[in-house]
Order: sequence, then structure tokens, then C-alpha cells
Amino acid sequence: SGKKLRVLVDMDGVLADFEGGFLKKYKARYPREPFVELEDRRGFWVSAQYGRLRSDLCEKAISIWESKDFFIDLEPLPGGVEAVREMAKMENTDVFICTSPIKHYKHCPHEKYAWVEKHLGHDLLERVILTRDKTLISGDILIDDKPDILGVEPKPTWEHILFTACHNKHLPADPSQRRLQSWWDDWRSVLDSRRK
Ligand code: UMP
Repeated sequence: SGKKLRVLVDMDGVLADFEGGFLKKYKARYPREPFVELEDRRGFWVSAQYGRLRSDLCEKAISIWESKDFFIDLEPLPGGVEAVREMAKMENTDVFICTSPIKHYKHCPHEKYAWVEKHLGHDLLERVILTRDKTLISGDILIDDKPDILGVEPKPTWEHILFTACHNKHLPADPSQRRLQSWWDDWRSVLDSRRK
């Protein structure tokens, strides 16, 4: 009963394997350069950690996701596509894909739409939100692997559910921030807990 639950689902690190896709293409393009194993990733910004490894590696990292076919080639993360398809079928739920494009706009926005069409189907294109500021988007839940989601709106309507990723799994437990460990975790109960 009541209003439909509005769920915002992030793309990179939640539906699409940004970290795995990055490391694979970085190693292929820069086979002699040092890299960070996924187990050793710390902090949301890949470029910052590569820059700490050696200052010139920051721009080498950025060159990977600015390249054509980076975003369209990302593999789906296990269970994510199935979860979104199931949410989309729930009559008491409105699901949206809410993702921040990089500012190098030549390929990324196009490929994000193409990825949704390829893996989730043409109908889900209706539910794509590209924004650099997720605090402006109203919803009940935002499932996102970025620990700090900030923007111009100080009081976003959504509850941020932190989706576990290689870069955030070592963060100290924060009782005020609920998590989904993966798509095998109980996302249905998280949704139900926010229903009115
Ligand atoms: N991104 C960077 N630098 C990094 C890591 C990621 O620019 O070091 C990009 C990739 C995504 C965006 O397009 O940031 C993150 O988007 P969200 O997952 O927050 O939607």
C-alpha cells in the first residue's frame, strides 16, 4: 500500500565493473608500469591512488577511462542486472539508474546509454539519469559504492546504501550507513524497510 518506492541505482562499481575493467585495460596499455591490485585499492578515486604510486600515473590512469569503448566494454557485476530487472517489474517500485559521467564527454555519456540498452534493455533507457550532482535527484534509496555523496543539496531525500567495493570494504564500520555487501545480499529487505 502507499506510494511507490523510488530506488536510484548507481552504475560504475554497482552494476558495471569499473575497477576490473580499468585494471585490465591499464595493464594492457601500460604493461611495464606499476599498478594497484584490486585488493590494495583504497579510496574512491583510482587516479588519486595511482598518482600517489608515481605522480605521472595519475594521468595514465585517467587516459584509460577517457578512451573510446572503456565504458561500453565494462562487464556487469554479478547479480546486478538481474536485481534491476526484478525491481523494474515490481509494481510498487520505480527504479532509476543514476550515474555521473566523466567531464571528458566524447564517449562516456553515449556508452553509458549503450551499456544500459545492451544489458538491461531498451525500456530501461527511460530510467537513465546522468548527473554530476546526485543530491538534486529525489528518491527513497540510492545504492552507490561512493562513501561520500555530496552536492549542492545539504539534505538529499534518499538514504544512501553503501554498496561494497574493493575501495570501500576496509572503511571503519559506520552504524549510520547501511551497506549491501553484493547483489547476493538482501536488497529486497532494504527496499521493504523504506516502504511507507
Ligand atoms: N571516475 C573518475 N576518477 C576516478 C574514478 C572514477 O573520474 O578516479 C569517474 C568514473 C565515473 C565517475 O564516471 O567518476 C563515478 O561516477 P559514480 O559511480 O559516482 O556515478
